[in-house]
Amino acid sequence: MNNVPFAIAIKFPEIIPGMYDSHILRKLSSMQGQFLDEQAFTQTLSQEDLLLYEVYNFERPKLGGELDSGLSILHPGKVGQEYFMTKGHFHTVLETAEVYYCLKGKGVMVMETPEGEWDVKELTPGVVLYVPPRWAHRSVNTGNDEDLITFFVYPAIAGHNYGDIELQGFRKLILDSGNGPEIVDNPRWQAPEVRHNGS
Ligand code: S6P
Ligand code: ZN
Repeated sequence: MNNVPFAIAIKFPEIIPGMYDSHILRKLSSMQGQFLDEQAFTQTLSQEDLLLYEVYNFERPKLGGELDSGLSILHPGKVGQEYFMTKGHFHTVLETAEVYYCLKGKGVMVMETPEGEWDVKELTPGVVLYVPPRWAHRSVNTGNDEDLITFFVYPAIAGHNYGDIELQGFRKLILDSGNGPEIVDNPRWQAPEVRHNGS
């Protein structure tokens, strides 16, 4: 990979960058066990394996000092009452942060630490969100019919740990109350001390 500056235009309304290193497509079938309403998940999936989100990555060598970046496009929709969301992850190198810049749409970032602290921050165009080291992160599209588009930057050495989130999901879920988004407890989530006691 050339160690020279590069510039990539992300222009509206096309959005899709003219150059990128990888394009990840995540469909409903890859989110087994993550949505609260399992019946709605099975029913929705039986109709169509919907495309939930796409990520265009600008990748750099996995070396200290390098930054990976990219564009996340999370489509609108719901499984039952729960909005479409990304899988969500901790960074494998836990002590690495990430910055998100919201370009379009409406949503939230759900975050939590391994110790069980949690936070939810709104994403609307122009918002810069700093995800500190140690905080797992998942974006959720709470818009009715618009993509949630964010640009992100993080250390190239960070890596993605999906497994810990897949075990029981995030502590908080974002559901449509019928009157807009609401934050609810995830019944599958157990506090670290309970989890580690093996109950
Ligand atoms: C990477 C960064 C984003 C996400 C993307 C999709 O550290 O947080 O590129 O990968 O938003 O989410 P996920 O949870 O499927 O990787
Ligand atoms: Zn990340």
